[in-house]
Amino acid sequence: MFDENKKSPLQVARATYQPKLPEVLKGNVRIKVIGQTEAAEDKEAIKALFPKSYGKPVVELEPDDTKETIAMNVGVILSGGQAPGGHNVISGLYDGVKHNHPDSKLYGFLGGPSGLIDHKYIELTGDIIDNFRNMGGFDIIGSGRTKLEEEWQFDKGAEICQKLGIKAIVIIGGDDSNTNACMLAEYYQQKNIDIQVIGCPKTIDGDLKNENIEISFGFDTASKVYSELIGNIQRDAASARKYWHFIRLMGRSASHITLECALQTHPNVCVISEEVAAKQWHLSNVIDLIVDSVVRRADAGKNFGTVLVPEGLLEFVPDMRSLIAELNELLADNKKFKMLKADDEKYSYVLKNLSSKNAAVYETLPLFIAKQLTMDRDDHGNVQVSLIETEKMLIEMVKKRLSILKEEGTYKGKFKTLSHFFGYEGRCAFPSNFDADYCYTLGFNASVLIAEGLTGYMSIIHNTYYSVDKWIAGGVPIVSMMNMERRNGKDVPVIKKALVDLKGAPYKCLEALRPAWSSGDKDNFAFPGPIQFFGPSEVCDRRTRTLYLETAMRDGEENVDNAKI
Ligand code: FBP
Repeated sequence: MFDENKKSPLQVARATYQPKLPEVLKGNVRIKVIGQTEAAEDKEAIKALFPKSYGKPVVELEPDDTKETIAMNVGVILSGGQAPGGHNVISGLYDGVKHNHPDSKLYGFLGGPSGLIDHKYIELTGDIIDNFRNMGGFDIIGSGRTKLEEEWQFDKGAEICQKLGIKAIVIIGGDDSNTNACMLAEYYQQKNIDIQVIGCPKTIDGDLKNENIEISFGFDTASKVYSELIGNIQRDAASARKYWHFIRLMGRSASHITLECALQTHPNVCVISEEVAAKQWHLSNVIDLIVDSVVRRADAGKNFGTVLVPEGLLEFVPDMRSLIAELNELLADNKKFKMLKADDEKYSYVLKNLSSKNAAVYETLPLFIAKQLTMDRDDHGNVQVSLIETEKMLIEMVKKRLSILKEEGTYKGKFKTLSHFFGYEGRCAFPSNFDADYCYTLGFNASVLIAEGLTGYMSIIHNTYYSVDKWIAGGVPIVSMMNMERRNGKDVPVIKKALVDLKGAPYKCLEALRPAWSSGDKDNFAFPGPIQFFGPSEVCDRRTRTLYLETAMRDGEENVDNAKI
């Protein structure tokens, strides 16, 4: 009989994987101060907003076997989009608090930050945790995007923590969620409320990184899942020889995923939003880039190929950026717009209320894109770029350009297209060995930072490119990552996003390699295949190309070896 609760053989086998932990976390520890910090930018404004948190030091852990430990209750929240490894952060945290003292308890707030405000929680016991070790997803307690930024919310949080005897809250989230974690920590310090707050760097987008955070968790697994799919599509394209595949990849703002996937798969065209912004390209320049490859490959008899596009592209095209910024301000809390039902009414309202420069750009967009740009913002005031079909818009624009070239007689090929969006497919995959180990360590480390009495800190691990025995665990004040940005029509403190660095080794590597990929002479497609959990370490524990290149550059490797890409 069919048993709906039966686990797949991989689930069963994967559950037995014991994530690796750096040596220092296996015993008792103390903290060592490494260096003082300031804010990333807008130092005076940030200092004024976070007087209690500002200027604390970066810390590292070192062994201390004389340490006595006491029981502590901890609460945990999963916040924002899913990322592979979230369950391992929680299992590492659970094992960490129990290692600290067996009477410690871990509470999970349900459905994201709203669970803290609405007092919805469960106690996470060993049986519950064991069901989720090394599994993808955030379903152990669920996630959400509720903003945690108002005093009444902080007070509601304090109420439930005091009732449950919770010493600290761990917020597992991206830049916006950790910004909120920092605000919560500051508020509790200002009010002398004895509740600590610790963050863990999550996001498949890979844009929560800086000199102290080498990689956000989930990026490794998600980019490998997408790369497997892109590789499969490239094999199909090279076999059938009749389609150009336009593939949009997740990454709400930064293009790290697209860049990483390109380095893993070698597509014919790869658009990087940050490059588009730096070169002040219009959409027509992006079309030039694609058309150039389509024409050259058609000349070589190859009417097929792949184009990778980051989902955040439109926000980086200067005239689109200005349009989106004005739309954000216009639509923030705009009751009149929300009351309008018909698409044409909404379209005319927007056109009438935009500045003439932005209205002119808005009018040039295909209607489906114009509509998608006015859809509801997320709770942080961002356009929901995962819902904007940029790849379809590019296909339309490339088709138009090719038909002109055909009339002129400079293009004789066929252009049949398929569009894809890879995003949600990667967010809940079984975590790779790297993410399983990294997340478990981040969670375990968070329990140590709590025991050490820190608050407003992010759990961090250094040396992640190397094997786990070389990893260094520590913490960094979240406020040191902040700057002021305009959101929802207001200047607010937020963690500075790490965009693709055009002087960085990953982008430089792409720049060096991609001319060969776009030509028709030779197909350079690479086929990374699926993530492997069992087998040789060079296959199962391979790091992302981004981490390899950034680490090689940081550690002074003289010549980054492009052949390893
Ligand atoms: P986080 O920044 O919360 O990690 O989310 C990243 C992301 O997966 C983006 O890549 C994507 O644009 C967005 O979430 C989709 O949001 P939603 O889950 O609300 O559809």
